[in-house]
Amino acid sequence: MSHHASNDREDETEERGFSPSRRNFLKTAAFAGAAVSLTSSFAYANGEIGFWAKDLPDEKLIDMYTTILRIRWYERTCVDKMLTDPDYRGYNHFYAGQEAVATGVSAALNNTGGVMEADLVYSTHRPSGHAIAKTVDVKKMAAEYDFRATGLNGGYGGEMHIADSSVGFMGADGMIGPGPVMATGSAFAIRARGSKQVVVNFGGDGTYATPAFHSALNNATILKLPFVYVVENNLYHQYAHYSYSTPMEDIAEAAKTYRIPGVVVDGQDVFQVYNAAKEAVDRARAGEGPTLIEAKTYRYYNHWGAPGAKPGELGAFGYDPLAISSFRPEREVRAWMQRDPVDICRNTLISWEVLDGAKAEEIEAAAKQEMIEAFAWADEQPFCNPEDGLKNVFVEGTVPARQFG
Ligand SMILES: Cc1ncc(C[n+]2csc(CCOP(=O)(O)OP(=O)(O)O)c2C)c(N)n1
Repeated sequence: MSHHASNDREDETEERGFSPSRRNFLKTAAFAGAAVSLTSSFAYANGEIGFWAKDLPDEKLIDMYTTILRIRWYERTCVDKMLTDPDYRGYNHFYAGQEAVATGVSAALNNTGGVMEADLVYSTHRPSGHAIAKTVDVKKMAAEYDFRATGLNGGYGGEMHIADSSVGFMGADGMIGPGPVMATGSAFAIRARGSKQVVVNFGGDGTYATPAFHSALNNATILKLPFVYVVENNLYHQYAHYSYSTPMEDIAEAAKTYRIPGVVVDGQDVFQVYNAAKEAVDRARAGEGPTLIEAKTYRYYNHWGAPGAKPGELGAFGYDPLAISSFRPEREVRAWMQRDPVDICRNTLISWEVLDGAKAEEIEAAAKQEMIEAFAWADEQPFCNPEDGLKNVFVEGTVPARQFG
């Protein structure tokens, strides 16, 4: 099966300065029907294999599809648990609908070698997708979500504090704001050590108007840090449309102020996300400084929890008097669900002859089963001990004032 074959007008494309791969990227954009603009453009690269999603080996593309589905079924299993199990203690912000963003970005990162070698991801209060794409163990994650002692962080963190530095997942963050500042500090440390790691910070559209957003980009630019800021613009922060806090339609425009590349991508198309992320990550790794990527996306559930959702059904609709779930029109939710990241990825891979329908179903069934088993395992685990809640919070001893040079 080959997805490289093409009999299009290669010569004309090259005349315009695009590599054949670049042309394929444009075709992918057209396929997805996406409105994509570059607010300030990258230098187009190079015939390097794997630079554009379409040139990646089949195995890697299938891995991306699998990751999207693993996130989707983690979410759906968790939603159903929250709706049907009165003993479930998790307090969750669901990521369903946004899976292609975390998947496309992490596919461009190195997730191995531990905290001193892997690329680092700083996540948000909506962390499941970022964690799974970064290869965090889903059983331990499910246990942590329900405050179990064998969870990722001993059951003391819950969803908003999951972390696993061994794969470079530096943690979720319940606070809106500090994440980008910690992430740039971390990028500064990487540069001071002379390591080749890259730091990615995920933030919602709600982070635009915080001082941390601007402080992070300003410092990352001035210091030319290996840093990529990915804004997941899902249109709302909590229950407010982002136009309440942002003067422009494309948050990526903020990049102009900092004289760095700002890119808008269709966040429902994992391959477009990958293309932008790969370019930004390579740029950061080469010492050329930060990039701001804005992925246009949407969440299928409420700000937190699953009011309006029904077990076994994807998405939450309608009005729930017990929660503020009527902040957006039902037809808006349904319209976005027509551009589902799972469907877009599957249809693209089928058109590239990387997958067929039967194989796609097999991958989905396995992802679903894996998550059912992860949550069932979590259910069997002991709870953490509330009395030990402050253990591992404070460090004892002294830290040398100057650690480098
Ligand atoms: C400093 C701070 N202020 C307020 C909150 C409450 N809060 C939680 S999520 C959120 C909005 C986040 O919006 P966005 O960044 O767009 O992410 P989304 O929830 O849409 O994914 C707010 C205000 C918080 N967690 N931290």
